[in-house]
Amino acid sequence: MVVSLVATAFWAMLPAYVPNNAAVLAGGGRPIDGGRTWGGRRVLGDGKTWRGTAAGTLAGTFLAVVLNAVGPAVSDPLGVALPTFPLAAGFGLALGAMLGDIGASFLKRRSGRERGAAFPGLDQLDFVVGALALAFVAAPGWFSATFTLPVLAVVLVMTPVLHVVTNVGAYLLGLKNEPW
Ligand code: CTP
Ligand code: K
Ligand code: MG
Repeated sequence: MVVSLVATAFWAMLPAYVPNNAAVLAGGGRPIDGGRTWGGRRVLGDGKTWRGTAAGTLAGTFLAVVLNAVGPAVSDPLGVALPTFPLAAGFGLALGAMLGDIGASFLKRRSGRERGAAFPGLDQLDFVVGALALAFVAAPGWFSATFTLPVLAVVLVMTPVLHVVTNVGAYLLGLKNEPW
């Protein structure tokens, strides 16, 4: 029961977990805000680029397609019916994760935090909220069948833990400037 819940939550969120990491690897180039400021501060900052956003969205969407292909090989030994992703669901999760992260940067800049500054809580959940919201809009039937209340509860507890672990890992590997 618990194994099945955690496996389902993790699998269903993978297309939302990968985009931020892909953006870190691919980021650079033109910032989305084009350098514009609002109220004396950058609208988003140099940490939100077109290339990173596109790479993250593509990576998450592509991963959903791969997960659909390998799902049966993982489901059967685990004894868990893992979710499959309609294209709209994979794309919604991936783009939503990127948009949630971008929204958080907007809020960080408005509250005077420079690029790279930590905003505990927001940093760990911005992309989850964005991913779930856009997946709901893009694939409502799939969303309600997949994200039952227990699965949602596991997602909200598990994601911040995974986020901290992967970001500290990326920092230690020298891929990220800050461990958050
Ligand atoms: N990145 C990107 N485009 C995005 C998100 C991330 O290019 N939409 C890249 C940037 O190189 C960024 C790095 O991934 O610096 C790390 O992402 P993140 O921690 O989200 O950005 P920060 O640089 O910390 O900026 P912010 O304070 O706005 O979060
Ligand atoms: K972030
Ligand atoms: Mg950061």
